[in-house]
Amino acid sequence: MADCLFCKIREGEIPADIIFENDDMLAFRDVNPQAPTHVLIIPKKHISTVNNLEESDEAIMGKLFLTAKLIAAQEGVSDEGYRLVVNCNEKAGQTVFHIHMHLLAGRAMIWPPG
Ligand code: DGP
Repeated sequence: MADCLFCKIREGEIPADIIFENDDMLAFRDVNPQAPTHVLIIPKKHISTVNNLEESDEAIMGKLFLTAKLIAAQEGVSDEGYRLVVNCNEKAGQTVFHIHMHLLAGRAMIWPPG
């Protein structure tokens, strides 16, 4: 997608601190971290929001969670715990319209979230 920030990171057109990559997924550190560990995990396929998911995306979304598990282990936060967040559309706080999962860890998380 031409005007998508995360597609540009995927293509290497915008630099990012990439910590994991395979055929389907890319993970990099959030430029504005909200916790000591704050990683964004994206499917390489451009999908704007959760609302745009199709049945055929089922496997990719499964891989997104499995990648989160792997990154948590890689970051050493599996046992202490971490939060996974996917924002959908403006009211939820989505600012980049390429589906991404936030992996946040390294501090106590409060509930309800802001
Ligand atoms: P969301 O609000 O859920 O759409 O999250 C978008 C996140 O993307 C936000 O936490 C900040 C992060 N972000 C925005 N621009 C960049 C960038 O250029 N590089 C990186 N690494 N992260 C970015």
